[in-house]
Amino acid sequence: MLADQPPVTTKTDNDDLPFAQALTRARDLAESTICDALVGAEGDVADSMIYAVKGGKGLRAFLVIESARLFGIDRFVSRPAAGAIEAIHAYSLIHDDLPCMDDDDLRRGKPTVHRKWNEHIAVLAGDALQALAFELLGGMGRAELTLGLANAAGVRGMVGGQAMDIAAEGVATPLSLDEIMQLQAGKTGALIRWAASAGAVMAGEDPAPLESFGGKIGIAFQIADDILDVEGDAASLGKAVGKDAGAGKATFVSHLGLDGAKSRARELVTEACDALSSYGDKADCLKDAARFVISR
Ligand code: GRG
Repeated sequence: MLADQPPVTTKTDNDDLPFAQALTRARDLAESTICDALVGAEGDVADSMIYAVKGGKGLRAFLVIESARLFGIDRFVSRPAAGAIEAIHAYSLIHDDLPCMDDDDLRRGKPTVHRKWNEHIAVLAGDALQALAFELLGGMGRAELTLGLANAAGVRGMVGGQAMDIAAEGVATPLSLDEIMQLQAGKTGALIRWAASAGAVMAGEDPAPLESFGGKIGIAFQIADDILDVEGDAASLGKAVGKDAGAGKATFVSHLGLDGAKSRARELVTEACDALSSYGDKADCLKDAARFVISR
């Protein structure tokens, strides 16, 4: 989408995989963590939880694992946190797709959970994924990590942002740019910020640089999503497009224009990478992730 970004770096030694492989490895690790935790659970709710978790990019799991690796924390130690964030993310997508919210039939190129099963299974699968996330995190015995995710997922974070978004539908005065920033910092940004700073929290180090990085890529991610809603196609994105404009919603694109939105996204990626300067080249893979969020 934004082709003039620098190329992603290509590392090859043992654990330092090139970005694309590190992303796949993180996604697989998160998916297997969730599947392992569900062994023995049977029936439509358990089946639909696994169905909903599979097929994503694994960006949030990647952020957890790579931010932990910055502090020398092995991916098998951070694995439950990677599973937890992908479980919360999957729950949010299932509920967001419901007829009472965004009413979507397609997610990750597959029928949404309420389409494949039904609405009550979709509500319960989302509920159970949220509970599972805290079961996984609880097993790590790190209260500050757990409290941080509860805060990010809740009314001061993702749920609060989602509520603002729904409340803004159909109102006479579209949201201002500042209001959109606030809404998106909760709806999309809070989970990304938590994931990006999880490694520092696990290590007991200052999370401020990673929080700043996460905040900036969270907004860049949402700007890219708004651009894809205009420029993308449903087949390659695996979900419906053109919904924002169709609903007359204020977005980053409606405020900044397509070119303005692209240039703001690029600035945010540069600022996000700068926020990691104190980590040197150890943070190269995270910087690749920042470039990736606007090149989807
Ligand atoms: C229902 C409580 C509740 C919250 C929903 C995050 C959210 C709040 C709704 C999702 C709506 C949406 C599509 C927002 C755009 C940004 C976003 C979260 C896109 C999907 O994330 P990706 O691209 O998805 O990381 P994959 O499939 O790769 O995991």
